[in-house]
Amino acid sequence: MDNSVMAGHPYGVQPEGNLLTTIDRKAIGQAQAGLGLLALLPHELLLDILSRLDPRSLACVAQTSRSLYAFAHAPDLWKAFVIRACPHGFQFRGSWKETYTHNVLGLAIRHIPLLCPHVYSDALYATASAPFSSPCKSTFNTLAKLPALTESWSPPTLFDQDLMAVLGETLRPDYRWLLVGPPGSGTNFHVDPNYTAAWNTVVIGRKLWLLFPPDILPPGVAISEDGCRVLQADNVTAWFEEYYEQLHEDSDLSMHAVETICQPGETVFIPAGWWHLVLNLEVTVAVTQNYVSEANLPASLDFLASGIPAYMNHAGPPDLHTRFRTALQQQQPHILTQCPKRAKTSLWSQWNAPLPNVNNSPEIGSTASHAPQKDCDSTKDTPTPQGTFSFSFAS
Ligand SMILES: O=C(O)CCC(=O)C(=O)O
Repeated sequence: MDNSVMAGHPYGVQPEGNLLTTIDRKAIGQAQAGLGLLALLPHELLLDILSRLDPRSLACVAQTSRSLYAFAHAPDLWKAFVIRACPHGFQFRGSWKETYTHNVLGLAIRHIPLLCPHVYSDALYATASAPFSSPCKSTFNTLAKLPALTESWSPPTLFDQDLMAVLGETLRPDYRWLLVGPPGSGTNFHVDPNYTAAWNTVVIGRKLWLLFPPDILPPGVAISEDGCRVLQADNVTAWFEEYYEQLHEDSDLSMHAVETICQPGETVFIPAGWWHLVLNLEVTVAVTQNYVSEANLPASLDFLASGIPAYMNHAGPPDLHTRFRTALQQQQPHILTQCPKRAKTSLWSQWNAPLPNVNNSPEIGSTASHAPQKDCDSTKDTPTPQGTFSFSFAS
């Protein structure tokens, strides 16, 4: 594996877990003091507040203390300025701050990061432990939709059954994306929403895939006690640093893993319910589509009706189950007639199957009680592509 995609934080910021092993308590106090009263805020909120400043004010905030310097240099803040100021393109200069200075201010000034070793922040660490040169980090569907692209390709013939099409483009949940990301970007472990299967074709670049069957929790992944959230390393590169070697040393575990590198023109099939993680090894462009076919329809309907297992995301309106069933009944009644009443492997049995403990233990096979809970809030984790632009096609 290319180690260049494993770089640490450019400003020396550390993940919060490192606080537990830090002996220099005085330095920690100083870092807290550097934030002043802002130390009371969750770091995500602090970043959100900073994102409302203009570039000049943000640059002033960065002068006030080393801690605020680290926060005011969060790459996403400067990326947003660049994208707003340069709608027609820009030259990336190794960091978003320098890209801004170069492209917007026209100044050829090198940005040399000040080290902030006593700043402990998962929010900062997560956005930048992918290589400093990451051009972007974005979540699914936040960027402009691209209607023109919908005409330019169609699914591989093997995957052309798409039963959710009965809902029509406006009602169905988002289902196809263009993914663009630099080396080191990717998507951490998740199971696709609504018990959909997916295919993913690389157009440019290379993607490393790791897949695990539904009943095997990948190493470094745990389910929160309420069953709603997937707990894991903050980003894909952090997962690789911690667990990739460990996976290969554990033959019991690695025998369950499917690992492959996908190159231009190649397609990966992700069966419904399977855990998967993706690391872009190069600048990568890919298209992907999630679908329900007759093969996963029973399990998908089970999931939509029960919302269990809850860590598997539900996407779409709360009454999707009724809408989907009704539309199928009206447009393709024979499919429902042929569809077994329940999935062969019920999702309930998957839920009750032994899974590793909730404490992020990578041990497979130890039992944990995952009593079904239906009252999880709707803010549970969604798959988080990191450093990857992803565009939803118009619906
Ligand atoms: O290509 C990627 O980065 C990941 C895609 C993926 O996992 C998904 O669409 O569910």
